Amino acid sequence: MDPTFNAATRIEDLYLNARLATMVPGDEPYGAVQDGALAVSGGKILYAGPRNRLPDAFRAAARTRDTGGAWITPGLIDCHTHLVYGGSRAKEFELRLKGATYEAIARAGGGILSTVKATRELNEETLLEQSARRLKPLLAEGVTAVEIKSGYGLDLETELRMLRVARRLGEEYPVTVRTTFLGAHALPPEYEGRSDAYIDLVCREVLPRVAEEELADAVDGFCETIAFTPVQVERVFETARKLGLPVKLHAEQLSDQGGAALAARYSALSADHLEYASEDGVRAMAGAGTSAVLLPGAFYFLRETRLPPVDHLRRHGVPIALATDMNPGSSPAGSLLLMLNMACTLFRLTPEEALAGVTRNAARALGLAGRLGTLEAEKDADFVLWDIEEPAELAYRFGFNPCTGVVKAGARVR
Ligand code: DI6
Ligand code: FE
Repeated sequence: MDPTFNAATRIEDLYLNARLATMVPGDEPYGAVQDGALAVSGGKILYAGPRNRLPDAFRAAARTRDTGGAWITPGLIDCHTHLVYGGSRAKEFELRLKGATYEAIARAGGGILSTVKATRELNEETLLEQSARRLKPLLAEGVTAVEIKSGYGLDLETELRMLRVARRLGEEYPVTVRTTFLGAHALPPEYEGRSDAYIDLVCREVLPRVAEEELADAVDGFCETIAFTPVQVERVFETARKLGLPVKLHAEQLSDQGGAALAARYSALSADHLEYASEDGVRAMAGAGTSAVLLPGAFYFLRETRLPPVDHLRRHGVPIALATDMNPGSSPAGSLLLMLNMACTLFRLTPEEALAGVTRNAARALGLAGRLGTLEAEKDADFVLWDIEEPAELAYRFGFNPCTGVVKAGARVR
């Protein structure tokens, strides 16, 4: 029996007539349980497993809920987004269709910097309202946890404002928000030609203030020829380490900069993108327990051709997570379910790997594996009910939303 249970524990909800995709690794694909029961109390799962093994003490629930044979999965987790920003980059999309490249636009002062300009102009309320519009479609398809990065402010005030907005989204909507400081995302125009001076600002002023106000759960950087060098990223990581914050990295998206190995040297939670990662980089990640976060939306939208090293990741046992990368420039994607399909069609993940990528492995990439990502006793009661015949359907179909119910911390929110 679950050790947290004692005679005084009252089961609030007992879900029956349910098929569970627990996503607990084991013999059954998807950790599936065909005739499942899910007992919930105090916002936590007390039992998730076969109905005929449900402990007697759990049968006397306040409410019994017949799901009508629905499949239940853990709440989905979008572990890499930049969904707080101002403006749009539709014009840039048009330029790219006329032949301009993502890098060329960035070098000409467009790209990320045009979003920086638009974001700096918005006050907190407007930024919150515009960002909420992008969060809501994720919630509608069963996302119960989302990571949100800063990095479109690139000055003290705007970076703090972005992170405050991200925190407020987590207070105002039924979703766990993990915030990430991405001050080293691009070089702001006022520092042109002085990238080391900008990194000084990040390390001496902005990041310490972010940490003091407890606005970030992690620190990220963009290690790329159009962004920051490994040496500069390392300075940011050193600062993060001194402040006790875990790190992650945008690594090897457009070229191999040795970012995966750098992330591993700092025991990063994750290294993200990874199209150009070498096997040595992957090996280093495996040794450090660093997860891979693959972002098929950015791969698709930038029409990349170099595939991430999925076979190396599998062979070395690196957990693979998936995310939308929701951002205005390289992945204006509003659907995490669509990423499941893209990861299978473009990257050749299996549907089971794809679902693990937005549940168990996404939780791990956020450092939340103890709380989220599987249907197991003692985890948060975050789960989704689906109108599907088998779990593979979540990756098989695209442009459909078969979500019929969402439970967040034990409460039905949809
Ligand atoms: N890599 C990305 O794909 C996003 N940021 C990053 O470092 C793109 C951000 C943008 O183009 O606005
Ligand atoms: Fe990103």
